[in-house]
Formats: sequence, structure tokens, C-alpha cells
Amino acid sequence: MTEIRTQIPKTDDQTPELWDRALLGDVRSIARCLSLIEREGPDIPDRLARLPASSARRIVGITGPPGAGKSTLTDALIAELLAAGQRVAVLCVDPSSPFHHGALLGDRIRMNRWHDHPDVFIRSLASRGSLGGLHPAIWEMVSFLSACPFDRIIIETVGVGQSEVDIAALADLTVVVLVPESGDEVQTMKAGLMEIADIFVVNKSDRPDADRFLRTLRQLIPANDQDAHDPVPVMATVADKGTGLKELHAAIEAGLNRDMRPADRLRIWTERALYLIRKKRMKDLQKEDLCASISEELNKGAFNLYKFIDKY
Ligand SMILES: Nc1nc2c(ncn2[C@@H]2O[C@H](COP(=O)(O)OP(=O)(O)OP(=O)(O)O)[C@@H](O)[C@H]2O)c(=O)[nH]1
Ligand SMILES: [Mg+2]
Repeated sequence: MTEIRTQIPKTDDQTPELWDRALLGDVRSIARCLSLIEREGPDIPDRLARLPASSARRIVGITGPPGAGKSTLTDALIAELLAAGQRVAVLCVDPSSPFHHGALLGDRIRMNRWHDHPDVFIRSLASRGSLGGLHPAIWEMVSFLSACPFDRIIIETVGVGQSEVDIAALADLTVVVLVPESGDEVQTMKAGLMEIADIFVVNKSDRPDADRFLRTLRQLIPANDQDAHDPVPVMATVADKGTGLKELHAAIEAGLNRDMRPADRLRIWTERALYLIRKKRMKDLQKEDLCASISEELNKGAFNLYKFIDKY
């Protein structure tokens, strides 16, 4: 009997040198490693466990409603980072719903000018699920990029559903981008969004009513939190003109360089651990298999859901 197996050919992709080259900053190798991580091969956790630990805070999350100008802002921020001599990696996470397919294309066009720049690495990722959940391997990808010689890692996600809260667990600093028309959103702003923002940006400040919106937002933000921390900065930008970008860059740097409170440090690592543990536990669970077992049990009669899930 002939055994048919689909085997990934043992190419350069699989060699340890590939990972070493990536860790030294070779952009092509970084791109290949990210693809391997994205496919979640069985050896990936082991590879990640062997990465050099990095404690520097460098991961910036940029989130906000669809079309707020996050990609335009990221593009302009890249220019600021480069001017300051920093190397930057960007992950753009787009929901995979058809509604956003234009955005994926948009990101590519918008950030295309950095295509061949030696100090910029950009990767667009489709997220899974229409609620805009983050890509399942996002944290692994970010951990890997953190071990590569990048000074800043930017993750852009559309703030819908759960992703805006997830991003705050992954990022060392979260920028929430709103626009003057976000008035309604702010009125009904989920407590979550308020809590995760380390910096608020009101983009498209060239639009009418920008000032009024800025004032409203500033009023909503408590002057100080309990630990007498500085109030969350609210900054105005016009991303496509580069206005306010120097200030935003400075605020991001100040935020990243500020000493983290032990309680925040603990919270962030607990969130990250939870994220990975949940994923690990869910890994072997396939909906189809679950469906088949349930069908079997249902057919036997007297199906008890709690007894059923006990074995998982
Ligand atoms: N008037 C004005 N338009 C802007 C500004 N910033 C971005 N835009 C425009 O707003 C549109 C959306 O910008 P994007 O950068 O794609 O927004 P996004 O938040 O990344 O969009 P998604 O990824 O689809 O959520 C584009 O047409 C931009 O040119 C701004 O400051 N002022
Ligand atoms: Mg975008």
C-alpha cells in the first residue's frame, strides 16, 4: 500500500540558520519566520521558548473605529520613528469580513512607500472571525518581532468587538484613535475603551467640530487616576498632513519610557499568559469532532451538557 503524505519540502525555510538570520534583522528571513509562525507549526512554541528574553517596552497598539485614519497615522508615525533613527515593524490586522477588504488594500497602498526601506517591516494579517478578533498567532508573532532588532513594533487593529481589549493586553502602550464624528461612540463608549487608552488621538482634526469633540473627550477623562498618574493625553492630529505627529511620537516615547507600575506589569503579563493558556487548551478542540461526539450522545438519549464537557 502506498502511503500518501503531504509533506512540506525541507527547504531553507526549516533551517535553524533562517531563525538566526531573522534575529539578526534580515528582513526576508523575518518575513519567512512570520509565515511559519502564522501557520502555527508544531515546533513553533519550542522555537519561541528559545528566543532571547526582551524586557524593553516597545509594542505600540493603535486601535479605533473603522476608517478613523489608523493606517494613515501609522504611516506618518513610521516617518517620525525613522527620523529619530528607530527601526520599526508594523502588523496591520484587518477583520476578514468583506466589508473591510478595501481597507487591506488601502493599508498596502498607504504604506507602500516603505516597501524597500531597510528599517521598516510591514505585514498585513487577516484576523479570523467577523467580530474582528485578533489573529490567533498574533502574540507569537509579536514576541518574535520583539526578539528581532526593531526599536518599535506597531500593531494596528480595528477597534470592534473584542479586539480593542485584546490589543491592550498585547501592547505595552495603546493609542485609541477617534475622529470628531465619534461623538456618539464616546457617549456610549464602553468602559473598556476608556480603560485601555494610554493616549487618545482625535484624528481628522481638520474637520468641523474637532475642537468641540476634543473638549468633550477631555472632560470625560478623569484628571488623575487613583495612583496620581498623569491624565491620559488627548492629542489632535491630521494624519494625512502629518500635523500633530511629532507631538504624538513624543507622547508615545514618554509613555514607553515611563516606569511601569508593578501592578500594571503584573496585569499585562497575566493577560498575556491567559491568552496563550486559553489558546493552548483550545488547540486540540475541533468543532467538527465536538459535533460528532454530541450527536452520538444525543442519540443515546438523556444528554447532559455538564457531564459531557467534563471530559474536556
Ligand atoms: N480629512 C482627513 N482625512 C483623513 C485623515 N487621516 C486619514 N484620512 C482619510 O481617511 C480615510 C481612512 O483612512 P485610513 O488610514 O485607511 O483609516 P483606518 O482607520 O486605517 O481604516 P480601517 O483600517 O479600514 O479601519 C482615508 O481616505 C484617509 O485619507 C485626516 O487627518 N483628515
Ligand atoms: Mg487601516
